Amino acid sequence: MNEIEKIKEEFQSQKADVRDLNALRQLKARYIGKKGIVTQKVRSLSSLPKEERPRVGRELNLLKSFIEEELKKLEKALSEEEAKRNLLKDHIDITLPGKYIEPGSYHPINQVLQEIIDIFVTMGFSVEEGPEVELDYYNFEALNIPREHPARDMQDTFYIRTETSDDFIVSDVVLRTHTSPVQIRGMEKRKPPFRFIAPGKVYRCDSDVSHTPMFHQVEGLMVGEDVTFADLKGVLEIFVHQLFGPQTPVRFRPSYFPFTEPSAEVDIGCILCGGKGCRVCKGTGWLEVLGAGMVHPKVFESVGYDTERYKGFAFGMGVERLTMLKYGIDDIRLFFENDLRFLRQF
Ligand code: 2U9
Repeated sequence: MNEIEKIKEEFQSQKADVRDLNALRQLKARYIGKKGIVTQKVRSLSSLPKEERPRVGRELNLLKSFIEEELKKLEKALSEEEAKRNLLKDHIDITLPGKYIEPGSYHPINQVLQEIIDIFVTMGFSVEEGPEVELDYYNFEALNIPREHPARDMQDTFYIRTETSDDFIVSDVVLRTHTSPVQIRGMEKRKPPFRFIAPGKVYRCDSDVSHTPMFHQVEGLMVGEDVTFADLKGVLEIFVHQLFGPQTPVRFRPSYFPFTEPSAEVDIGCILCGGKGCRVCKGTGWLEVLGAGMVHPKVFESVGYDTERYKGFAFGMGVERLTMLKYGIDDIRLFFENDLRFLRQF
């Protein structure tokens, strides 16, 4: 066997071991690359005796063409195989079960809060927000809550302390105890007629089965030249019927608030016993759900409104209390434990 046949045979045996395109490139370099076996043989033709050069040259050319042809075929086969492998690697098995994405949900307090907002927005009220850290003036003074009033008691209000050089002193900054300061600020920047609600978080230094240091209120205010107590009754009756159902009995009971005169508390027929009397309504058949009244002239004075010209009504409600009644929940603290077994029920 001559040298050229030996090279061909070696090539074929090495070719049989090639499994991928990388190995193929190496094989190509080894035989027909710049320093390849066949290339070097062609270069060394000149060292052969003159009469042998044409024959050896021809044979080398044939060998080179053969190798090129073989490598081309092999490259095609390997490329196809690799493409097939990639396809298999990326394929999606549509028979596998899908990944379960656990849906989140709104907290029951936020659900009821949104329901309340929607009812008033439908009746033409806009929505106003304000700071939770408030000045004593907006939280108390402007609302006709005098310094000696029990609502200002240190036990009920979170006062913000101010640091002095050697001590802390109680400042005139508080965590708002109701959303009423939002209405004072709202009146300062408006001229009647208007109606808006003020939903949000409020803070009171109080904690038991029906009180938490933070809870949510929605308060509302409507002011104009001829706003009456009858308007107040109409708006709140519609509200109660939307939230608790159109058959729910509603009654207004005289009451007292420093910022309204006259004032009333609004009761609904007990939605748990239907008015027969139970543990929740303490046997009365009625549940207190709202406070309300006509805006006190002193409140209008503090925002510079003409008390002869303008009248207004205001109301307030606690969202946690309404949510507890709506769903028959007997401990307010359940709302803030964030136990998923509780929250998933809503
Ligand atoms: C302005 C004038 C008057 C808002 C009112 C109530 C009655 C009331 C309580 C309900 C349960 C607070 O969350 S609760 O503890 N609220 O009874 N709130 S009238 O009166 C206002 C507000 C703002 C300028």
